[in-house]
Amino acid sequence: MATIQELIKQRILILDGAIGTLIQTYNLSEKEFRGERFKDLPGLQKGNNDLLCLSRPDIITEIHCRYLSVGADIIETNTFNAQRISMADYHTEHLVREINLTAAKIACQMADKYSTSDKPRFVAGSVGPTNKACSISPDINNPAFRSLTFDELVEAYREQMEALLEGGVDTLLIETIFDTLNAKAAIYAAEDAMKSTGRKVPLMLSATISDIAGRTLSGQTLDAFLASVMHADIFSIGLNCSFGAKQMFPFLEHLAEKAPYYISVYPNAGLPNSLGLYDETPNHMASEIKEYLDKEIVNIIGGCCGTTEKYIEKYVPLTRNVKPHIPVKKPETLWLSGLELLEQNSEINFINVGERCNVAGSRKFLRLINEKNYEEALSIARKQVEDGALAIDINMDDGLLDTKKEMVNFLNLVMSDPDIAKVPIMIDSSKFEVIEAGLKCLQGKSIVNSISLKEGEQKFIDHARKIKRLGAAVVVMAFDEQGQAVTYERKIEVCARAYKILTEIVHFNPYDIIFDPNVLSVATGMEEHNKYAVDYILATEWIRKNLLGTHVSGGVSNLSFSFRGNNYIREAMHAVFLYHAIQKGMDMGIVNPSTSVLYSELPDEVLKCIEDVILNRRPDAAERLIEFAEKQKNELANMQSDPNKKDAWREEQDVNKRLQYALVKGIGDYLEQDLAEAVKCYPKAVDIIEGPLMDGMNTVGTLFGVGKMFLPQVVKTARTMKKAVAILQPLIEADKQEDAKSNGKVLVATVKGDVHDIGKNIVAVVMACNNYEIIDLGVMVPADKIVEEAIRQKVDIIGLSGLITPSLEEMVHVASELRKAGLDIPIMIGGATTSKLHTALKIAPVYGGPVVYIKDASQNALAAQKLLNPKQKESFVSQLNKEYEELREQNARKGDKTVAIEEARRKRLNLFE
Ligand code: THG
Repeated sequence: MATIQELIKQRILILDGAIGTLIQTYNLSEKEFRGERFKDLPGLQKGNNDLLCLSRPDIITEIHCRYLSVGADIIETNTFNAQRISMADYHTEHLVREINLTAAKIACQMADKYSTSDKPRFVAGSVGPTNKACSISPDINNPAFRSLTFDELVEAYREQMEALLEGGVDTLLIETIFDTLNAKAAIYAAEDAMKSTGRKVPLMLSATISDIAGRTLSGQTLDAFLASVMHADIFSIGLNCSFGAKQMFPFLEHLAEKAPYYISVYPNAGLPNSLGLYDETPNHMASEIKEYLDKEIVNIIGGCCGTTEKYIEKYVPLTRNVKPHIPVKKPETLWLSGLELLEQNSEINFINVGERCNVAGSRKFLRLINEKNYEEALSIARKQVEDGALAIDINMDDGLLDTKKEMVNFLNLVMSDPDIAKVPIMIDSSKFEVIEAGLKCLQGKSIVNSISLKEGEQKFIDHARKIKRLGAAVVVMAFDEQGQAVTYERKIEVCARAYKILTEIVHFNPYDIIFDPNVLSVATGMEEHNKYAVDYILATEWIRKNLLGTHVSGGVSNLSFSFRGNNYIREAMHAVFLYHAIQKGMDMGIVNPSTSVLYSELPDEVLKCIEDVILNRRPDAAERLIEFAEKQKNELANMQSDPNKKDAWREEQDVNKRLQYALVKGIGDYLEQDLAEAVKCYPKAVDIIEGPLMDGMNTVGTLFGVGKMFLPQVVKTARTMKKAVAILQPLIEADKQEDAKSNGKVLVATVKGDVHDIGKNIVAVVMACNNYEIIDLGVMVPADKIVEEAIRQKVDIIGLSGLITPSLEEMVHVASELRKAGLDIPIMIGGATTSKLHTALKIAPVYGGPVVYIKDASQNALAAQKLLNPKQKESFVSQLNKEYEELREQNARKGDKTVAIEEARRKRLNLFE
């Protein structure tokens, strides 16, 4: 029978639809989810779909058959959440192995049953993203915090994948990728699992994009994502979930143009509407999928949230007489990424890597790290990117620092600052364990700086293999067992040997190899140093001609150490050196990106003096340059750019505008001084929050809405807001004491099933600033807890927050539980998927008290004030009810949607299903 690798060249393969959507149609109760065997498991099991592999294998079998019988070529195992990170929510970690093994066996049995020689069927082991992100902090106050490490995740995935492979799956499908670091861990685990089980199967990847600009939840563009995973042996790549087929089209088209793999797509049944339902019909979805086929950009098609066998059935006739997509060639360039792609090609022929975040290369950076002033240390990184650095080098090698800890901490901080994180990172350390720990923090395609043959071939090979598996490019220093290569002959000898080992033994991608033939100091007074620059440049030329695919880099500032104290001469030397080295093929360099000295603008005399040194044109060149530098010192110092020059935005006169800028950009550095100034312009400190700061937040909301900002940037602005509020807090407290006491008690909570709390936290801050006492119950809060606390603490208002679709139904549940407890405390509803329509249709009707839909955090205080003021409350609430009534009527007129709503409620669609 044909293998999947053979078939995919011949025709379009059909993947099944959502398993979860079909599970909903069985309307299983808590008891049915458990069955006899699991009747005593703690917590709730309803919703633990993967457990059904054990408690209701009959249903899972039937679902597979429903998809196979309409023509699916590939079915997925019912194991999307079956690893111990997600299973912990249900107290079912101990069942992970058994669930995966059983799931694989059930699916394989059914696939075998339906297989014929004309139409063999395959099983893809479904591996979801887990419920935690490796590169996003869940704690707004601590951006360096991570709730999950790379190693923990690898361990969890390995357990799952080994069982899937042992159970017989034909491929592994890592799907709904929302954080590339999670995906990299999954790829790493897949390689391990294939090795330990002795079953090498094709690896399929499918990402999900979460905003209209086409970025992943962790902020990467698709190109950047691709760069991050291209080290792996991938069979297919594609997109699933997120949007409907139509909205996904441009992103998939782009992926098909760039990714050298087979392409898959399995969208949702349209975009969720304001009620969180998917209302695209099978026919309509099929017509959209047809466009993918007509354009020949796909190989595998299927369905995600909201799709059933009725949808998949419609695909079958579409695939006849259609040409499958032919993957593009692998790129023959260096691909790096942070949140964005950096491809070295004819347009970008030189990558300047910022050198300033180096404890050995900057006294200031060392001091800041020693003082744990990470905010300012970060602003050094940010400044370099603003100054045009295309990547940044980070080095924490100092004898008195806990190098590994500092590296991990700083990289995590960098990742939470999108203005920095957009560029690739060069991890600079002489300790390999630091490099390894660093790579495990970064979702992008990074550069390791560096490895060498210093400690022999075996270590070199081991390190290179690890780097390859973690998906980074590598700087190879021209060092071997005999030491540093300083002459041209030694440089090329060492690099050639390293190249042979890397390409022939390690099979490292040559485009990912960057040689550093050692930039050493010239004009030191030692005669043998005079030809260091020339030898570097000649070696560069040789390497680029002979070691095909590779690149050449160097630490440029090393060159001019003997001119410390005379920055102009140093920068001029760098300019001249780069001018010549780049011509000979140097295509990367660690430099100070803020330099303003240009080769073309050097006065003739300076140029001649320096060129004599760099090109070693006369024996007394160094002496002459030293003499010249002495003579011109004062004069030249004036030509340097003023180091104290402020950022342009700091020159803005209006403090409100500066605050807004700082907020939108997420820059915390100047808040103290700007807020001190603003305080003088406003009667109360809280007015600053409601004025310029809230304006800034609204701008962020608008920019995010139109796709001009993406989530990590929004998180950063939220953090800045929080910092501003913290600075103002003492003043607000003082105002409050004058103002008399609290305006009321507000309970806030992100509802059960949802972990998103940025919105809720902002609401808490704004409300606190308006003199409300906040009781924050955190995230994933069950209804009974909300009821209990509301009663115990005698709160005046309850704020419910949620970002994902299932939270809508949970809010309805919370409201009805509150009612059951006899409460009519006003409820405020907020969060990304919530809407006025849903509030009017579904939440308000199940509650006795007012339920107010709040569009954004700037509205809460106003609504609260009206709700708690006896004079205003009545008219506010009756106006609200009138609006809701109108919405309900309008909606009823549109047709009998209630049936559809009930239907979908049963489906209980999940964003990450
Ligand atoms: N190759 C590779 N990596 C490297 C180097 C290299 N990493 C480190 C270094 N060399 C490149 N980075 C720097 C950073 C700063 C300086 C030089 C090289 C520098 N600093 C000022 C000085 O020492 O005078 C410090 C001034 C200050 O304290 O602000 O010149 O070659 N692969």
